[in-house]
Amino acid sequence: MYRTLVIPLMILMLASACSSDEQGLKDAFRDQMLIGTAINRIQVDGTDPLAKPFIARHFSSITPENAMKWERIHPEPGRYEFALADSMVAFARSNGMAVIGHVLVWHSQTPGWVFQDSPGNPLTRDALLERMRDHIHTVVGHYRGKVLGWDVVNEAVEEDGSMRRTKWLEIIGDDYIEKAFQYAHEADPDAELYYNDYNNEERAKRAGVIPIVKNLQEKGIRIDGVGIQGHWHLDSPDMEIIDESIGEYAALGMKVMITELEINVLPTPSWLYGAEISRTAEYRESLDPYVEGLPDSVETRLNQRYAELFGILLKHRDVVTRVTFWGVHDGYSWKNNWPMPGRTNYPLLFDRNYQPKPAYYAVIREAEKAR
Ligand code: 9MR
Repeated sequence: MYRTLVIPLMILMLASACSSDEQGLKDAFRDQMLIGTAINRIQVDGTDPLAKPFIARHFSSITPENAMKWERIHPEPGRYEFALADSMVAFARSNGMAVIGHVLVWHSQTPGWVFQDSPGNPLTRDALLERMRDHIHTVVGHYRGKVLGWDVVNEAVEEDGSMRRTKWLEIIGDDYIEKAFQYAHEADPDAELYYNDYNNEERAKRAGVIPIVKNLQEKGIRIDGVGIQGHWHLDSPDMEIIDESIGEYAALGMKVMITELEINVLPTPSWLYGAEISRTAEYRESLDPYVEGLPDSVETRLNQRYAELFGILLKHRDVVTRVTFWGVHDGYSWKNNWPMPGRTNYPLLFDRNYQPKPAYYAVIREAEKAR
């Protein structure tokens, strides 16, 4: 049974997923923008043998989804763990894909010791700045010349546009963002540097991000772009606000990237929109209605939404330099487990068997129309 059915099936799947010479998603966008995906260990260590050729075929850029976060790459004082991220960078470079570094300064996934001295007292401003500098210089320095651009600071603004009360802000003060960008530039003068956030297409939050960009510019500190994460839904945000925000950031001279795109299709209370990962909800079967498959009516809405979105992104293709999907296929999306664990979501362009979904063709059609 195994030999007669499973092995030929695997060969068939490998053949259909493998040939990286075949045209893929990225080819439809060549000369227009990079098309990226987030990757994790399972896709590069051979656990999922289909992943690498598939990624190389369809994407022109990768972002390590977790491997470069502080808690992973610098888990203890003085101990850096580069092996996994190194293998991702090597994989990308051997396939001509750009690498995006994610992320240098964030309030989340940063170990508690970062903000304390060895007896456990809060660090002084100077000591924390020194620690931030050491981290940025070590990590950015390690990948110097190999990373196209870094998410230097992630999610520093609240929904109302005020600064998020993080330990970085509390201990260092407002200028922690300036310092982070300065250190990153010192460590790799050729790397692009980005500010990255979710919901920063919304007016109130955008009004908090714009002064950050202007302040860096006024002080002559390099910033190349603003990342709009794009953790979006079937019914939100309005396309007009995305359009408007790209225009607003571009008017500051920024490149704009959609850095973590997916479109959630599951019923989700709107207070759990965005990506505030400290907020979660318990599993409820009633909010997990498509375990057996996505109904055509919802699939159609997803396709339309992707088509409209890419229509806008392509309209702005002179400033939108990259769109990165937050996961290779539906099975790998974090949206299966956030804000509720264990749901079955369908937010990306490829299904759990690496087959292109109708949304894939909808996006390709938009790219072809824009040529
Ligand atoms: O998708 C990531 C998930 O696998 C991690 O468990 C989580 C915590 O590190 O981070 C997720 O990615 C986040 C990204 O790094 C920053 N923006 C919000 C993303 C979704 O939470």
